[in-house]
Amino acid sequence: MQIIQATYEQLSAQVTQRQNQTANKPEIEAAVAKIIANVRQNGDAALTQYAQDFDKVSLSDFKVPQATIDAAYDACPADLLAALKLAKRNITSYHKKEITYGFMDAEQPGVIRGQKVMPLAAVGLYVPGGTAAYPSTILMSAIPAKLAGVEKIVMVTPPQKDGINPTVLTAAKLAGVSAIYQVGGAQAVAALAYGTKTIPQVDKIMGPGNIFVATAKKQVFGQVDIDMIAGPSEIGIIADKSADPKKLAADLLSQAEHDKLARPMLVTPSLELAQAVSAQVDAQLTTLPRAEIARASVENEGFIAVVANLDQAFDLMNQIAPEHLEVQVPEAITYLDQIKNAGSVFFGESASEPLGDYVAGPNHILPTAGSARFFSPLGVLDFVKRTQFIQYTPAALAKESKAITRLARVEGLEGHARAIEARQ
Ligand code: HSO
Ligand code: ZN
Repeated sequence: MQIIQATYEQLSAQVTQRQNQTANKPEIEAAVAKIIANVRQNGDAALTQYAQDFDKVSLSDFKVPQATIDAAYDACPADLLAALKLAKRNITSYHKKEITYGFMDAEQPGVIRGQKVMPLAAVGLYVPGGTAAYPSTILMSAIPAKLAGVEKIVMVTPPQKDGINPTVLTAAKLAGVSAIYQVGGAQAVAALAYGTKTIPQVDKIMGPGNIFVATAKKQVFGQVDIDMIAGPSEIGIIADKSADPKKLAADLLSQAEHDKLARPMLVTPSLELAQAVSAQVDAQLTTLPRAEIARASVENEGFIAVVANLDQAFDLMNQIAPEHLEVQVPEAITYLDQIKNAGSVFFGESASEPLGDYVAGPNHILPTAGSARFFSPLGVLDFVKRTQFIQYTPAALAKESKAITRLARVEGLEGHARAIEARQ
C-alpha cells in the first residue's frame, strides 16, 4: 500500500484532487432515457421485453409468490436466521430513537401553528442481482422505512436464472417488505417511478445499483424522491503507534474487498505503524478470497498518509469526509468533538467496521465520495415528510393585517392585500 510522506499542504491538495466526482457518460444517459420512455409508454410489455433481452429470461409474472418467500424463510439455517434477527433487533432499537413527532404551539393568543410528520405512502427498494445482493442492506433500508410508518415497501431485483437468493427473500420477509418483483436495471427504476399494471408507483426509490440504475434514479428524481447515489465503499482510519497493524490491515481490506474502486485510507503520525500496516496488507491479501478486487482497490485507490500529529490526522480526515471512519487511538471516543465530516464513526480497537455493517444497529447506507460534508446516514427521517399548518381567530388576524398588507403591496401583490382586508 502506498505510503505518502509529504507536507500537510501537499497532502491536502492531493485529497482535493481525488475528490472530484466523475462526469456522467452521455451514451449511458441516452440509453437510460430511452428505457424510461419505453416503460412509461408500454408498461409491463416493455419489462417483459427487457427481461428477455437483458436478463435472458422469459417472465410473464414478475411478482415473487408469497409461497416462494415463505419457503425460503422456512429453509433458512437456524444460525443464519438468528443472526438476521439479532441484526433486526439492534437496527430497530437504534432507529426507533430517530422517530420524530410533529408539534403544535399556542404561543400567541388566538394563534395555532403546527407541523405534522407523515410517512411516505410507498417506497421502492432496489436490490442488485448476483453476489452484490446483500441481505444486510435490505434490513438497513426496510427497517427504518417500517419504523417511519411506510405501508408499502416494494422490492425489485433482477431476475436470476436459478431464482432469487433465498437469504435475500428471508431478509425481505423479516424486514417487512410488502412485495417483491423480479425486475432489474433502469427499467425497474422506471417502473417504480411511473407504475405499470403490476408494479405499483412509489414515492421514493432507494438502494444501490450499477451505473444504469444510478443514472435512472437521477433521471426520475423529481417525479419521485431518491436516496443518495452511493459510490464505492470507503474506510478512513486514524491511528497512532499504539494500534495493532494486523487489525488495521484487516479493517482496510474489509472495505477494499467490496469494490475495485473502494478506498482504504490510513492517516497516522507514525511512520513505523504505516510501514507495518502496509506489510500486513500485503501479507493478508495472499489468503483473501476476493484478493483480486481488494488488491486493485489497495493499489489504485488506497493510501497511507504520514502526518505530523493527530490534529493533522483529524483535519485531513475531515477534508476527506470518509463514509466510515475508525479512530484507533487510546481513549478514542474523547475525540468525538474533532470529527466534522464522516458517515459512521467507529471508536476503539473493538469497533471494527464490519460490526457496523451487520449488527451494531446504526445504518450502513452512508454518504460516500466526500458527501458526508452535507449528507447523513440513511434513517427514519428519509421516509417521512412534513406538512405545516396554521389557524387564526379574527382578532389575531386583525392584529397582523397591517403588516401583511404592507408587505404585500411592497411586492406589488394587491390581491394578497385585499384577501386580508376582505376579513376586516
Ligand atoms: N460496507 C458496505 C455495506 C455492507 N457491507 C453490506 C457488507 N454488506 C457499505 O457501507
Ligand atoms: Zn461492508
